[in-house]
Amino acid sequence: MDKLAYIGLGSNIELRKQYLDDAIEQLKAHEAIKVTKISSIYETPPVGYLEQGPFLNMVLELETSLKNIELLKVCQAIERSLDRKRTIENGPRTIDLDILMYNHEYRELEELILPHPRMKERAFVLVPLNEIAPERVMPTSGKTMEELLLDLPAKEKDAIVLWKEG
Ligand code: PH2
Ligand code: MG
Ligand code: MG
Repeated sequence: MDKLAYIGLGSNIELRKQYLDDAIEQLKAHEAIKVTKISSIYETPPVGYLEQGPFLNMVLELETSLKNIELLKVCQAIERSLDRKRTIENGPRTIDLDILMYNHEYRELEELILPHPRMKERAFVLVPLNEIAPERVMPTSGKTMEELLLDLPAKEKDAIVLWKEG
């Protein structure tokens, strides 16, 4: 388990919390993955494609012995097992698992770009990331999560609210 990775989770089809829980359970059950940190869950307005309901978003830290593409395949298999359909780009989904960072790698592969190219613009990623890894440096920008979050407009950060069950 010698690689450290951060995964962003998102769901905006009910039962949203159940999809997040199921995805975390599947990651925990994987023999080559150890989930080491779990952020709070946040409710967030949709970004990009706006004609859809609010998301629940969160971030996980994991240690893994999987290579980057192997981890991607595991994430995609979990998405498929939880009924993920790819219809509208950026549209509603039961579950989305994005590799945000993998060790300190900077890669542009056909299937995977590391770190995630849009993470630094997205408050729904940076708020939970800053909660569990404020000092972590994003390989391409050289900035910590805390610094990246400071760069975002206040109104985008204010839209990310802690979610409570019930
Ligand atoms: N994911 C997207 C597009 N827009 N908006 C929010 N709030 N949360 C997401 O996880 C999200 C999104 C593409 O993956
Ligand atoms: Mg995504
Ligand atoms: Mg995705």
